[in-house]
Amino acid sequence: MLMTPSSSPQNLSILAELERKVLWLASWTIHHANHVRDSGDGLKVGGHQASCASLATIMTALYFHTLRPQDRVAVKPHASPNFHAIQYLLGRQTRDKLEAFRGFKGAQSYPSRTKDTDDVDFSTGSVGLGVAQSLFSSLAQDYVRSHGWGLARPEGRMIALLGDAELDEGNIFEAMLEGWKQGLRNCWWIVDYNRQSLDAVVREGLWERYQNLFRNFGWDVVLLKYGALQQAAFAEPGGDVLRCWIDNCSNQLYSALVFQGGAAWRKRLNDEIGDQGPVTALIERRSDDELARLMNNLGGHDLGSIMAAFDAVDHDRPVCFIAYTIKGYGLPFAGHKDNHAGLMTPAQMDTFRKSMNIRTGEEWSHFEGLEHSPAEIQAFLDRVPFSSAGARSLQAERIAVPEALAVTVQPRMSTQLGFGALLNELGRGDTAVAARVVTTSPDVTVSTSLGPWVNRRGLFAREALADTFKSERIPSTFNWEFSPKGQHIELGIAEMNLFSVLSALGLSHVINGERLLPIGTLYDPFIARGLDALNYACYQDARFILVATPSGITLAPEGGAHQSIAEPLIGLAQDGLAAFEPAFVDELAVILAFALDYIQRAGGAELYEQNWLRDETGGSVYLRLSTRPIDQIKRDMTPALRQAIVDGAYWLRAPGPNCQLVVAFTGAVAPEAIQAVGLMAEDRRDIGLLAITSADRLNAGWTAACRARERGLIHARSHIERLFAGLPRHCGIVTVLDGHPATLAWLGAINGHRVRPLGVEHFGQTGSIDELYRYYGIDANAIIAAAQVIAPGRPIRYLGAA
Ligand SMILES: Cc1ncc(C[n+]2csc(CCOP(=O)(O)OP(=O)(O)O)c2C)c(N)n1
Ligand SMILES: [Mg+2]
Repeated sequence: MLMTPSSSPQNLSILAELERKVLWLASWTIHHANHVRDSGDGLKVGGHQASCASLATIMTALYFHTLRPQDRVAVKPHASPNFHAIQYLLGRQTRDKLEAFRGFKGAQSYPSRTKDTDDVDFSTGSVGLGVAQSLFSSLAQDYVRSHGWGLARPEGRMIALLGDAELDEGNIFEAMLEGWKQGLRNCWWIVDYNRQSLDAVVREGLWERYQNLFRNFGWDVVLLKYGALQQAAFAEPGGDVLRCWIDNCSNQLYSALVFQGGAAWRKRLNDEIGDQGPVTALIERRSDDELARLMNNLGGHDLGSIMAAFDAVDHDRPVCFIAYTIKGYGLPFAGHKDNHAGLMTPAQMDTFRKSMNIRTGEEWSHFEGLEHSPAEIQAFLDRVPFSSAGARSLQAERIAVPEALAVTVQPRMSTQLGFGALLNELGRGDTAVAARVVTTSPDVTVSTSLGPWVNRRGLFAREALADTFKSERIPSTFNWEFSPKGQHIELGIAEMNLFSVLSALGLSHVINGERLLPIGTLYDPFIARGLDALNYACYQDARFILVATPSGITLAPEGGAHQSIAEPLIGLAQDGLAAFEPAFVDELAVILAFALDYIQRAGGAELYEQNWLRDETGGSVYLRLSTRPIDQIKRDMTPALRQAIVDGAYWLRAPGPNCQLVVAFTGAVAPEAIQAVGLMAEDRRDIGLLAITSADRLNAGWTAACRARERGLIHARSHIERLFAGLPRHCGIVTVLDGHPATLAWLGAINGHRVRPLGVEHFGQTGSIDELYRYYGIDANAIIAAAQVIAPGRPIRYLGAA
């Protein structure tokens, strides 16, 4: 064991006091939220006290002893009050926030990077995701440092505190496999092995399965099973028998005896291993309280053992600590299988308070009830390495992005091909933007058109790996060479990992102080596979560009299983993600330039009057693209058109004053919309053709403008309201996209126009694009048929002709 300053006996006794303080403050915070502060909504939710108690020792050891400012931690969701309590003791959390725990603008129920103010590294809440986040953050750190950035700062360890039941989440294993492939380092996972989940006690022998799994993936595994008291008892005569009994005791029984306490332990142990000899003597030498303390003294509740285990790691290999703990340790419901939502009653809390020597009214006091003097404790806290460097959230300069990105637009091309061409051009240049772009894809690099970019910029690996096909002179379109300078991270197929890695790369500016511009590609339908991880990435404000292609039924012969319908609605609804679906490549060039800048913004939340969006706050971007080659429009990109594309729509054909009909389309169905308008032009007056590049931004701007008007800003007008300003009330609107029709159906709510939304509600059929568009009703004829009904007039003569 390394003798660091804080593991001296004096410091150990201060740490033991701090451990009690953390347990107290976390328990009190939860109690206060439930019993003292009354929100009036009748919601009394526990779900924290037992889990906090389980991790109080480990977190005390970590934060007050082991961690350095450069280390980053994903704290498991229910240990949030421990985290806030520790930050409070370190002077980084306010009493007001603790008093408002779970309340409006109070400390958050689960640690939140964006909503908490006490320096949360990674948000958690949806179990499993924070764990994977720590792994991929380690990879992101390696990426940054391999490129020669941030070397002035020490390398950090990426740590996750996780529950034993959390390991049921499959994404953790997907991440482990990827970590093994990528040569994971500097990553610790500390499993709170309390053998309880939310509902019950977990299966026997799980630790062994975990141990084998982790070792298989190249991790060191450290078991923290017995505390110092137990180890001392094992050395006494008869101790080996006690140890054997502990090892064979079922999780259920151990938990039940923990709950029942000393007398129950005595009875059971005497019944099962009492020998009227050394074992009985070992038991009888201890009072009930001492016996309970001995049996509760598992590795995860022994400060000294935990600190020693952490101190002993002198390498950068990934380490999994399996720490035996007791859920509810030190609290009246310790070990009880129903304790997850358990809350101490006011009477129990009072007893607990007295046992902690805390006077009524002094519950929040930092030093109340501690034996060391406030000056001693404060001096210790002032020396805690973790908080010695001030704020740990970093910042990075913005990289200037040119207003326009170069691309040669072919007369006929798809947006996916356009994306490949744009990145190829970007990769050709020696710009700051190109240097900071990092692409990643779950085994669909080539099929999403990233190949040319990868050929130019190479694949990333900490150690160089040549492309054997190249060295063997076998012709291949793709140069698959890995090096520490490569700019593409090739992932296995798991989409969860794509979003987790985007989340990690997309936080590099705050975690590593170095800006990255991450671009991830995948097939649009598989967004659903990683959706929770995408949501999580957005929740913690990671910044990235997601390129999803191919999409919809437009990938036609590729098959039903790959068709996506709901994704445009995800784009519309997902907070923190601006969704675009361009039809033409020049639009895409504008949007990509905007996106590269937008993901770097971190400005105020003022509404921008042009579109009523909070554009200065920035966010991530989702581009839904297509493999369908379509005729491109030759035109000059004027500033006004550029702005309209970014704002979400422009008139491809402006409606006349007596407009009877508007056709509004998004994405790959542009040719059908254009054709239909051409065929109807003689039978309906002044038809307008609206190209929608972002239903999401149009919708967000409109709802924001509505709210602004409701607050009295009567002149607030969103982009879509300006576009619709001249439309007669009686005209009908036919909307069409290769996605769920509800994406655009809301357009009728703006001014009360009749809308017939066309789109795709069912999927699963292969065929040609023409066949499928006809079958699902998004071809030109379907548009005309809809128009005929919604915009009455003389029969449209070309109905049935398209
Ligand atoms: C994805 C997801 N599913 C379900 C939940 C609800 N949930 C919160 S904690 C938990 C189980 C906790 O067990 P464990 O990880 O062992 O922690 P402990 O209760 O022992 O502290 C569950 C199911 C969640 N937060 N996230
Ligand atoms: Mg558990």
